[in-house]
Amino acid sequence: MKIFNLCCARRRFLAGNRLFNRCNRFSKGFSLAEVLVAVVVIAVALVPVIMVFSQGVKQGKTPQQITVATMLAQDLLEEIMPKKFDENPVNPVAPVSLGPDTGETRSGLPTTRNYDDVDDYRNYTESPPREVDGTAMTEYTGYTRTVAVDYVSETNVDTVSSVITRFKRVRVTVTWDNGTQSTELEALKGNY
Ligand SMILES: [Ca+2]
Ligand SMILES: [Ca+2]
Repeated sequence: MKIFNLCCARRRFLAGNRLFNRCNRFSKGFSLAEVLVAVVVIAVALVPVIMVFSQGVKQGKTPQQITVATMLAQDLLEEIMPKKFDENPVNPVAPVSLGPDTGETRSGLPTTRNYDDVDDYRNYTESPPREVDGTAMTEYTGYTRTVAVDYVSETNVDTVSSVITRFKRVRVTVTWDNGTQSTELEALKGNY
C-alpha cells in the first residue's frame, strides 16, 4: 500500500535537484509500515527533548515566584516596621504576652482598632495575601504570609530571648507551592 511519495523530497534534501529529477523516474514511495516506523522513531526521539523543555519551563518559573514572594514579604514588613515597639514602650509586655492587644485587628474594620505596634502581628497569617484594608490580593492566590515576632538578645540578635529586651525581631515568611517553597525577610525594631 502506497501512502506517500516522499522519496523525492527526501533525496532533494540530501543531494539536490539532480537526484530529485532522477528520483521522479524511479520513486516507488513508502509503505504504511515504513511510515509507521518512522513516526515511532521520531516520537521516541522527541520524548527526551520534550522532557528537557518542560523541566526548563518549570525551573524558569521559580525565580519569578521567588521575586513575587519577596515582594509580598517586603510589602508586609514595610507596613509593620513603622509601628510602635510595643503597646506601651515604657513598660513592654513579657515575651509570653506578645501579640494583638484587646480589640485590635490588622484592618481595624469594622469597629476594631488597627494594629499599632509591631508585635500585634505575631502569628498573623493570611492566604491569599491581603491589603491593609482586608481586600484579598486574588492575583497572588497560592501564596501565604505569616509573621513571627520575638524579643532577641541585645548581644546576639540571632538568638530569641525569653526575657524583655530592647529588640524585637519581625520575620515575614511567604510560602507557595502548597508550602513546599518559602522565602523570608526580617528586620529588627529597637526600643529607644
Ligand atoms: Ca497594639
Ligand atoms: Ca501588642
